[in-house]
Amino acid sequence: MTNQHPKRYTVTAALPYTNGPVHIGHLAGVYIPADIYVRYLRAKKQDVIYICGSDEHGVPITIRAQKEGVTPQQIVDKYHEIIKKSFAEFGISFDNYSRTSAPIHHKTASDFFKKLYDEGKFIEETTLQLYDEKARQFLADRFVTGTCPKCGNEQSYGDQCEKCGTSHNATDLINPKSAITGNTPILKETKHWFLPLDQYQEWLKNWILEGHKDDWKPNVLGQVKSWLDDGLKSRAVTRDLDWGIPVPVKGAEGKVLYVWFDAPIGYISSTKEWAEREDKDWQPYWQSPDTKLVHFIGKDNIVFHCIIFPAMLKAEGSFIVPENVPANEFLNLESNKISTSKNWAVWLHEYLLDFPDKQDVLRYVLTANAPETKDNDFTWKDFQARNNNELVAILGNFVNRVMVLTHKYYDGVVPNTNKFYPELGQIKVFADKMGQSIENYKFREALQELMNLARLGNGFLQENEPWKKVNEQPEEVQNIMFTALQITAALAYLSEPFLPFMATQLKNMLQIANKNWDEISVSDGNYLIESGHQIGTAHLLFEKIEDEAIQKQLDKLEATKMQNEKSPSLTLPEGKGIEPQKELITYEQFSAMDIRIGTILEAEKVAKANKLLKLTVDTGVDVRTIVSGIAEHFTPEEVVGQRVQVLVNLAPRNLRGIDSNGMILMTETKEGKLKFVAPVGEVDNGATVR
Ligand code: B3M
Ligand code: ZN
Repeated sequence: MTNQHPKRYTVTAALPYTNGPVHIGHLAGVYIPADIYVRYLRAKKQDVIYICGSDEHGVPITIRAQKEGVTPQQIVDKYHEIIKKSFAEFGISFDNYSRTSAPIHHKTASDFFKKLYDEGKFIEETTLQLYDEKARQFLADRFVTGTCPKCGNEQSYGDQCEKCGTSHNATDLINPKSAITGNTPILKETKHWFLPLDQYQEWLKNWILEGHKDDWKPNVLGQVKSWLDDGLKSRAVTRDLDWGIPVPVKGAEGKVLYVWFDAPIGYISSTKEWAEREDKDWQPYWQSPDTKLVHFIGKDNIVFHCIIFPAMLKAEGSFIVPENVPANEFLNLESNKISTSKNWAVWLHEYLLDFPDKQDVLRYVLTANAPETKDNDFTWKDFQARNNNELVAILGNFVNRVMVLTHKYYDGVVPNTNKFYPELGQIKVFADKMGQSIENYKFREALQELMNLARLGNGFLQENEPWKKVNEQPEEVQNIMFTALQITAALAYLSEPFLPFMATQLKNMLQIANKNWDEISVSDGNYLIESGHQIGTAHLLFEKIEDEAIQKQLDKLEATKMQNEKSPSLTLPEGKGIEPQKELITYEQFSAMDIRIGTILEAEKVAKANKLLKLTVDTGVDVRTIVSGIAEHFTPEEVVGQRVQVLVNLAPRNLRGIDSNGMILMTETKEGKLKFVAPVGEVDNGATVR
C-alpha cells in the first residue's frame, strides 16, 4: 500500500502550541528530522513542500494568558514571532509557516466542519460535562486533571494522559479537579458535536494495521493497536470556550471547535497560504493519490494524527491520508523531563545567545542523539564531547587538513590524477546508504554514515601520508590530494540535510555549486570537483567548546532547580483555589473607582438577615451607612474601630430596607475566612487608594 514513486511530497511538522518558546525537545523530536527529510528530498530534486505553523487555539494558550495576565491574542502574537524566528535561525526550512489564527485557517477549518455537519457525519448530543462553578466554566482538556482510567496517573489531562498516551473524554477521569480553581467540578448539561470514531474503526484497522504494518514505526503501530483493541468511541469536536474558531452552525453560540479538530486542518490552510503566495495549486498536495503525505510529530500526538485526523479526512472524503507518521519519543534534559512550566529546557533563543553561530552543533547533537526509538537524554557533557571529539576532531579536522594541504602544495588549485582509489567508489555507496536511512526515517543512522565518510577520509590521509611523500613522490601526492578533495566535496553535499550552515560554508570554501543527491558519485572521468578548479580560502568549520561554556549551562540549570524547589510551580497554581484573572480593563475604568480609607464607627446586626451587618463608616468624605455581608465572619463588637478600604462611589443599593452607600473591600483566606483589606500604618480617613 505504499506509494513507491510519489509524484510529490507533502511533509508536515506538528504545529507548536504558541504558549511558550521552542526548546531542544521540539527540535529533536519533530522539526530537525522533518527538516533533514525535506532537505534530502529537495537535493533529489523532488517536488516537496514542508508545512508548519503556530497552533494558537486550545487551553494551553488560555492558561498561559491567565498566568501572564494578558489576553490569549497577546500570547499568540508574542510567541508566534519568537517561535518563527527560532525556527528560521536554526535553518528549519519550512516552505510555509502559518498560524491558526489566520483568516484563511478560520475559513478552512470552519468550512471543513460545516461540510461534515451538513452531510450528517457528526452526532449532536446534549450530555453532562464537567463544570467549575467557581470559575463558571466548562472544564475540558487541560483545564481539568484527574486520575487516568487506564494507567492510574493522577495528573492526566481531560483529553489525554501524558503518561500512557491514552486519549479519553474529560468525564472519564477519576477524581477530576479543576486546573483553574482546584475545585471538584459538577456535571452540567451542554450540547456538543461528536465524531463517531467507532464508524471508522474497521477502515483504520485495515489501513494502518494491515496496510502499514511493515513501514510504520513500532511505537506508532503499538499505540494505534492499543486504541483499536480498546474500541474507538465518539469524541466531541466542539468545546464550551471563548477562545477558538466559532462552531459555524446555529445554536452553537459560545462554542468553539476543539483545538485538535482545527489544528491539523492547519496543515491544509498553511498549504493554501503557500500556494497563494507561490501561485500554485494546493489541491494536488492534499488530494492527489500520487502525493506522499508524511506527518512528523512527537509521541503524544500519535492518536490525533493516526486516528482522529485521518477519520476526519476520511469523513470529508476528498483528501488523501498520510503514508507515514514517523513519531519520535521524548528527549529529556540532564535526566529530567523537559518542562516549559518548570523552565527545565534549553530554549533555542537562549542557546543562540550563548552559542551564536553554533546552530549546526546543536542540530548535530540532537540528531546523533535523537529519541527515535526510545526516550533519550540531552546532557551538556555529551554536547561538548560530540562537538570536540566528532565535529572538530573528525569532520572539521579532515576538511581542514585537505584545505590547508591543497593551498600549501598547489596554491589551492585541484591537482591532476591518474589513479582511481577504491575510496572514490565508496562515495556513491555512502550517498545511497544515507538516502536509504533517511527514507526510512533513520536519521541517526544516516548521520553516522556521514561521519563514517569523514572517518574514511581521515583514514585515507593517515594511511597515505601525503606530507611525507610530497617531495619524493609528487605525482602520487597529487592523486592522494585529488581523492581527498573528492571526499571533501562529497561531505559538503551529503552534510547539507543535517548541517546546512556548515554545508554552505564548505561549498563556498570549495567554490562548488549544488548537486543532485543522485549525482553524488565519483567514477573514472566523473568528479565532484575537477582538476584545475581553484578553491577558496580555508576557515575552520568547528571550534572546540571549553569546559567553562559547559559549566555555565550546568550552573543555569542548577539555578532553575533551586528556584523550582523554593517555589515548586511557576505554572498556573493548580488546585490552589486561585481564581483566573478577569478580562483586561483600561486605566480609565480603574480610575473611575473611588476607593478611600475609612474607619468603622458603629456596627449592628440586620434583623432577619444572617449575613448582613449595618455599618456606620467614616470615609473621610462623610459618615455613611454601608450594609456588608460579613455577619457570619465577624461580630459587631469585633469590627468597631476597624480600618477599611471603601469603594465610595458605588451606586447606592437598598438591602433589607436599608440604603447601603458603598462597599467595604474584603479578601478571603484559602479556608474561606473573610479578612479586611486594611491600610498598613498611619493613613487618614479619606485618603484615596490608587
Ligand atoms: N500543538 C501539540 C503539541 O504542541 C499540538 C500539535 C498540533 S499538530 C496539528 O504538542
Ligand atoms: Zn494514563
